[in-house]
Amino acid sequence: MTTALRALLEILDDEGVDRVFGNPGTTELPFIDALADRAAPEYVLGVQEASVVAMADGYARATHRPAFVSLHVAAGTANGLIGMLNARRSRTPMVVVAGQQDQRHMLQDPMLSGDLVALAAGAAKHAQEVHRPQDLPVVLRRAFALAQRPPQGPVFVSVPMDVLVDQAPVEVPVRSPMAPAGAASDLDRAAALLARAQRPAIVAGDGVGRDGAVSALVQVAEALGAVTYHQPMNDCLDFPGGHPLYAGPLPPVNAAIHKELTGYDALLIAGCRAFTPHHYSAGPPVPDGLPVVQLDTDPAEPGRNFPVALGLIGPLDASLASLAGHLRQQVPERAARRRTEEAASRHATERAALDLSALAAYGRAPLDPLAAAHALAAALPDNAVLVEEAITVGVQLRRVLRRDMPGGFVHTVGGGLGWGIGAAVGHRLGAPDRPVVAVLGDGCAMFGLQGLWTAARMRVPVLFVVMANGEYRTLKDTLDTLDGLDGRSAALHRYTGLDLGELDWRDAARFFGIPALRVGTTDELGAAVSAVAELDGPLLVEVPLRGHP
Ligand SMILES: Cc1ncc(C[n+]2csc(CCOP(=O)(O)OP(=O)(O)O)c2C)c(N)n1
Ligand SMILES: [Mg+2]
Repeated sequence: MTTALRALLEILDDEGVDRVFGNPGTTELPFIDALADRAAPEYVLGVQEASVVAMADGYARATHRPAFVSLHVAAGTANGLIGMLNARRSRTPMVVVAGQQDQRHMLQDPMLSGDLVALAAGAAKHAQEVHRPQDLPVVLRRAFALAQRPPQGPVFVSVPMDVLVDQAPVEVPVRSPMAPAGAASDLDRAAALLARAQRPAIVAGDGVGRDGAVSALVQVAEALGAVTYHQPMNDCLDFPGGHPLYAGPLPPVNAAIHKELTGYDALLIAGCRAFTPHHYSAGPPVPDGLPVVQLDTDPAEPGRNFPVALGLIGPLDASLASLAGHLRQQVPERAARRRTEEAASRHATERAALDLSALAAYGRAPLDPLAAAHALAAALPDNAVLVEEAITVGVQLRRVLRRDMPGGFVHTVGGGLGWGIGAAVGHRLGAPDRPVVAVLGDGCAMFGLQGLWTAARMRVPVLFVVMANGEYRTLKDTLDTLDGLDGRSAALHRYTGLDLGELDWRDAARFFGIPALRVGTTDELGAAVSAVAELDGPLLVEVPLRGHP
């Protein structure tokens, strides 16, 4: 028997929580004060809750454990929502606890109180308020379990002040260990469907990278000789960028996916929300008559948006490894090798042409976006983690990156901006043996700027590269494609609300106590990136970038 507050601390220890990401108010004071007496968990302060939850997201991804977040009542929850929305889509496991006002005066509607569960429900996988101290340990245990079960995501718990400080005895249920799930069933049937194909393709989804199944998917791709794409806007490294079968990411538009997939005669989709488009286009993403085998850990996925020939439910790693074994027996090795060689030579030609055009654009600031992406990609150490929130430069980066080491690319399919700085800080805290380069659009960096405070105070060695075009370039580009919508020609668009103007990012960094430099050439950018492993604290690099024409 213990008290609610001590039960909370005991469960954090037991669930492996060694850091709490938070921003406190009165309702969290008993909790943070209790932390002060203990070696762990360490309290990591963020000065805006969007940054706090982004840090937790990066930390969970780096540690492969659920992260723990502590927010303050309605206001803190509201600021943290964007992080939860992103985490939900990226399937990042986290437990988010918010303090709630004392229930004894809730009827009076105390300041900052509110319906926290209603607020969080639209973003979290599950949201619940605890009303009795005895229920807190059970609800917390459930929250950690639920956050980790497919589909992983953020679970929200509101804890009123009177519950937290109650001295009534409570019991802490022990943790329930889970046996690992076995490989999907019917993999021989799946192999038979795929083995019949002359032109098979694969979509590598983020479940592959998240669940450590990259090498198993490589075995499948090689056994089949199948061209392999990343899912649209992939937020993990799900297939090695240097592999001869790698064909780059699918575009996030149904019509464009349809066009890309036309001509294949079997498709394996692994660990992917198929597909989450961005801009609307008419029609389905998958061509009529293309048989699809879809594997996911989440039973809701296969067949969700379009029919599949066979849906498979199971862990990615074990299922793909077993599928590769079946394929090796069913696909003639010669056929797989021939397809791999054809793809290799086609991809090598395309990559060489792309390298040439990027190199031709190398030069002085303001840098060409493709050249900047190329120079950065070429300079990244093999084991570095690239945290990408760079929008138009991100698109170029995805074309030129040749990342091979699993975990080397981190993004959020959530699309809620302001995540990158915090995610990079959290990632580095969680995996201190891998250098981290955060590539940020200047617009994105503005949304999450407060994350620099934590990087500075904790001296977290992250290289923040700000792609400074002074604008929301992607929105200007998109507006150009809307020509004719209101009878106005593209030439007459005025781009209202899409300019940031000239900003000196070195001043922004210095305000937080972070050293900064502005690069003048592609070579200087490459030099800064290649030295990332030597950092002993944060550094910000401003890259003046050519903008919208
Ligand atoms: C929180 C949030 N607000 C607004 C948007 C809409 N939005 C998408 S991209 C973008 C601009 C990004 O600008 P920047 O980071 O400078 O990248 P660039 O387009 O210049 O490459 C905006 C505002 C969003 N996705 N998330
Ligand atoms: Mg910009």
